Amino acid sequence: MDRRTALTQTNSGLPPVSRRSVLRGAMAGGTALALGAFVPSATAAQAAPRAIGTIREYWIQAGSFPRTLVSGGHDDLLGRIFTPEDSGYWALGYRAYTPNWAKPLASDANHGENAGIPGPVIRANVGDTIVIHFRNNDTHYRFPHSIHVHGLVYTPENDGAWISSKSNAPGTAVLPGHTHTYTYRADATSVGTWVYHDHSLPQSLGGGAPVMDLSTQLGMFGLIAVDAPGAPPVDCEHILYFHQMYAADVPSLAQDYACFNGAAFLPNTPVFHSKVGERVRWRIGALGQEFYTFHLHGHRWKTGDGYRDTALIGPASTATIEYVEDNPGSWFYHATSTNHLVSGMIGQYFVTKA
Ligand SMILES: [Cu+2]
Repeated sequence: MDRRTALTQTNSGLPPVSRRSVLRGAMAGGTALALGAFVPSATAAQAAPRAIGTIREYWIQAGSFPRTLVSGGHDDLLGRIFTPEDSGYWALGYRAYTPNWAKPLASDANHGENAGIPGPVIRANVGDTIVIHFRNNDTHYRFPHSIHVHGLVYTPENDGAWISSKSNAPGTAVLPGHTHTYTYRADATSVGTWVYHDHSLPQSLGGGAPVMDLSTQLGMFGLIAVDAPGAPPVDCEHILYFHQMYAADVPSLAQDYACFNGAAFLPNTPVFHSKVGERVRWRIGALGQEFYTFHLHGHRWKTGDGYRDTALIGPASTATIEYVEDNPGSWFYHATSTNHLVSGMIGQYFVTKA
């Protein structure tokens, strides 16, 4: 029996486990099966012992869907009003599915909300092989798409990056309705948080010059999380993406927006929750053309260079922040560049007592 078959079989008939215990197991690296998005829900855990070379099989689809960045119509920082038309657009995003892209996976602590922006978290332990079966279901724009990962080990055939002089390279411009399978490996140099994103053709809306990153502006990005062997477990993990949308590139927008996870301004941006005593991890990524600063009120964390309450994140780079929660209350997280802050990059973080 090959490993893939063994994994599939051991996933059936197991009792449900709580969000917390799945996450704990996942972070401890002790229940490798809990992580793979081929698992239809968070019910598969505690199966095989952790083995070298686990195959983590993902079925990921690119899709198009309507989205409103200022979903509540209000900017609570400056008190401005936004109509649905001001921040409405057709978004693109990656979602994780059951095998053969049959149906989208429910949200869980492993891959996140699976609502498209950001895409599902791709998780692995050192030694694992990651297989992503990708399908392009962009029925709105009908753009070609791809997946390009950072941080993992792969051959040029699995790079997913399109260039005009090699426009037929497999996996760099997967047409609507078509599929491609990418294979990667996580080794010791893959430990950490990494981005993945569409790296296919530039595109244009409204007849202007092609925009290199149009599909990623529209939402085609996610994070990869690779845990070190024996990494201590965390109790909760917060997934945050810094990205911007420009009205010059997406003409349905009334202005430029600086976004967290496909949303702009308080109270529309993601709300994160922790409890006092919990070990908390933030995995933060950014795309685009600017450098961002993540700042969390009321908290400090240790880095290789002393304690910090900000983290600088450039295009396609990441920050991984960990601390034990000790400060109950209602807090803000935000970008500290004034322009980013007043363009939407602020959200809330609630800490309850244990
Ligand atoms: Cu502040």
